[in-house]
Amino acid sequence: MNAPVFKNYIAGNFLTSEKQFEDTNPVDGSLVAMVAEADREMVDNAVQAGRAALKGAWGSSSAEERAGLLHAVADGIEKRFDDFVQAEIADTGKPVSQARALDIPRGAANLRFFANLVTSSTTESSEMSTADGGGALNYSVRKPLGVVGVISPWNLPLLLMTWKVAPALASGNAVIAKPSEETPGSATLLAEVMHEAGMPAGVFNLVHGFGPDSAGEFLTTHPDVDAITFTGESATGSAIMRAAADNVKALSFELGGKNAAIIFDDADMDAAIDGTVRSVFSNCGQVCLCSERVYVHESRFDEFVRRLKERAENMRIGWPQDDGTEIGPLISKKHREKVLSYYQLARDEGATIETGGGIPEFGDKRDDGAWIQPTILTGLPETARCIREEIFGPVCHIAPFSTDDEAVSLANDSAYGLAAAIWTTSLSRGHSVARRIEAGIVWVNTWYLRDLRTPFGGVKLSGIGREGGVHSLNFYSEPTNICIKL
Ligand code: NAD
Ligand code: 6OD
Repeated sequence: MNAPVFKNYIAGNFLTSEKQFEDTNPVDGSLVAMVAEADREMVDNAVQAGRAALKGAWGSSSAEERAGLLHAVADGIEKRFDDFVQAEIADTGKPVSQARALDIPRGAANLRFFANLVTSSTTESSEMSTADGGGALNYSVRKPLGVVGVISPWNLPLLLMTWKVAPALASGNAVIAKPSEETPGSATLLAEVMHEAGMPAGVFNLVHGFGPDSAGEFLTTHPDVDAITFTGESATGSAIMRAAADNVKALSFELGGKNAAIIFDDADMDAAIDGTVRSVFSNCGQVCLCSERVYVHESRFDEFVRRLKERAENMRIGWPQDDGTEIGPLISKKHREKVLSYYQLARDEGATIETGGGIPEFGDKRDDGAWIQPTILTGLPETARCIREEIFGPVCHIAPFSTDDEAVSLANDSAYGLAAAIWTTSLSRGHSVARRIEAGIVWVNTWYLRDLRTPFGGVKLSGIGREGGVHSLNFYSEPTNICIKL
């Protein structure tokens, strides 16, 4: 059977190209599809299509019209729910339970949330006095940025693409989306759903490809792209920043993390263990918010390590389609090489491997996939590279601390600052420690609990700006202040 070809979607047309690359399934290395790579001319056509759409009816559309279309796209995702679930599983190998509960519902929820927000949000106004006593009234109106490039990663493909596409479209922009080369499937379905929902030609465009010397670079260096919103590695963020500098594009960056979890002596240990199992191993550790550095009060350290180890060893690693599967493979063999190199580095740096550290054996087709063991490390100094660099796999290092001040200073001793999780039964300790953590998001007695109205983003190497709720509208639109002399 011939593999399907995932096409680009430009100016309302599904387009193939001569240059194609393979999309493979990390469960067993099998071919999912061939992907038509967009060349520079195709990316340029997408940008021109976006520009034309902005000059046409889309440019004068009302928030209500745009919200109606976004709801129709969400309806389309829900109608083809199983197709989206299967596309996400084929590209990532993630457990079906996660794709059904998180990835696809959040994809639709992002569209509905920003549709509702844009029709209910207000803008600022202020009255002022003037010397002649007549006064003046200032008010602002939101305007779209123009053509926005959305570049997204492979770990939560539909969720993270719609997280940016939805507010960009709600705000009236034209979008060129580029999914990760590892996960083109659900984005291709999204283009089909956009088309079926009646999104006007050129408003949403999809280009497939890689970063350097491919669609990613063609987009970030294009002089007629007004803004780039990017989720991915911090080093890629730096490269995009350089590429976008010549045209002074607006940038929003959600980048890497080396997130801390802090377990205090008064923590509800059952909840802390459950929460840390989630925060370390969810999505095979491939969530930017995952805890890779776990600090436990010295009085609970041995107990915590023993219990987390037990849980890691009992996690159900298995076929993504099995309902009981808890952990799937990494995204690719290439990424597994990287994670395994950190497992080796940990040994070289003097770590104790409490559990894991290698590759599971199945005796079936999965041995050709990108599977890896959940791993727990202890005993490393804070200067170790395994403590300082993002690994992005199912692995954490656990270290003891003795005082609250020490816990805060260990958590903050990082070049990254995306998220943290704090486990304590003391409300005031939870609050005061959370305030002192240098990160964009701090969870107390939970992890990855999302309210889409809240600011999302990181400090230091973890990003620039905030998205979520009105913060997204603030990035994807620009206010014009109108001052009326009364
Ligand atoms: P990546 O940076 O390798 O790739 C992300 C996207 O950027 C892909 O679409 C890729 O093709 C594109 N790209 C790569 N180089 C480019 C270039 N020079 N110019 C333009 N585009 C380019 O990241 P990844 O490996 O796909 O994802 C994992 C990383 O993403 C981790 O570091 C993780 O922490 C981070 N991440 C952060 C968040 C967040 O919200 N902060 C969310 C998810 C993932
Ligand atoms: O849930 C979200 O809105 C979000 N941006 C999650 C990011 C996860 C990173 O891997």
